[in-house]
Amino acid sequence: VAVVLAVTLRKGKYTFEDRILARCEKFKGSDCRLIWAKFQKAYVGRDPCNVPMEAYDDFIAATQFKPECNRMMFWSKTKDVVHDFTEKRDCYVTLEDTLLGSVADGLTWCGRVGSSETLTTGCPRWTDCENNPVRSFWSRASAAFAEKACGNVTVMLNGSIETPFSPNSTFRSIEVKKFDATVMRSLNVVLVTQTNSVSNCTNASLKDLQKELAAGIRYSCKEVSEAQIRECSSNPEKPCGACW
Ligand code: ZNA
Repeated sequence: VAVVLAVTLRKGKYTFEDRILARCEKFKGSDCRLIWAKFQKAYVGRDPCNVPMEAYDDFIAATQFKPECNRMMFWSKTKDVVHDFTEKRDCYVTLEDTLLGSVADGLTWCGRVGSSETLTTGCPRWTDCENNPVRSFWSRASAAFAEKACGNVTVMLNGSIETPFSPNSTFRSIEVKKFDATVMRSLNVVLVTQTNSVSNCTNASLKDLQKELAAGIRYSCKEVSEAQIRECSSNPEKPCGACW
């Protein structure tokens, strides 16, 4: 403990483990030591381009995630506006607001063959190789979050791009495939528009989205300006249901 503290103080920053534990401890009643052990086990000592999403199965099992039906929010290409909204208003819950996603959001990590350490520099970038520890983590965590999606579910897609339901996105390649019609009632698209927006709810990729949804899940789409969402973020007195 003394050595770890000395190193931490000397470097003037926290280790990767400290950061994961601190984020985990915000969720009361979590066994953060166990969660850290399972998280590490996925990539430590492994080639950082050979960590499949299944490597995180034990971590996922340890985080025992309870869904908040009717408040779950997915997103694709809208990270900033979505998280600005969920940080300021208690209306929706994204993966990054749960224990599962919050421990790793914004971080980079990997292991190395023959080492028991976690590295935070020199790790593969997102597209360098598919089975990298960070990308596989998000694939696995996204699958777990989507599998539990229940009631009326919302997704914020980006109306400023030609293909808001993007083929290579996690939302399309993993999450939509995991939606379960026995527990999920509807998928409600909020298409975030700007003054120069190129897409609307008639977009071809959104037709594909309707086709790819499991039978029995209802679909809706609404164009909402980013300004209106930001306005709702900054006005806590406005009821969640009145945001769009
Ligand atoms: N919090 C995250 O970093 C993250 C979260 C990463 C990947 C997936 N998720 C889940 S899936 C999230 O909770 C959403 O519900 C879903 C969004 O994933 P998406 O549909 O793939 O959306 P996106 O905007 O294309 O990518 C999401 C995030 O992944 C980005 O903000 C980046 O952090 C990362 N990413 C994706 N593509 C790249 C990338 N980073 C670097 N290079 C890329 N080419």
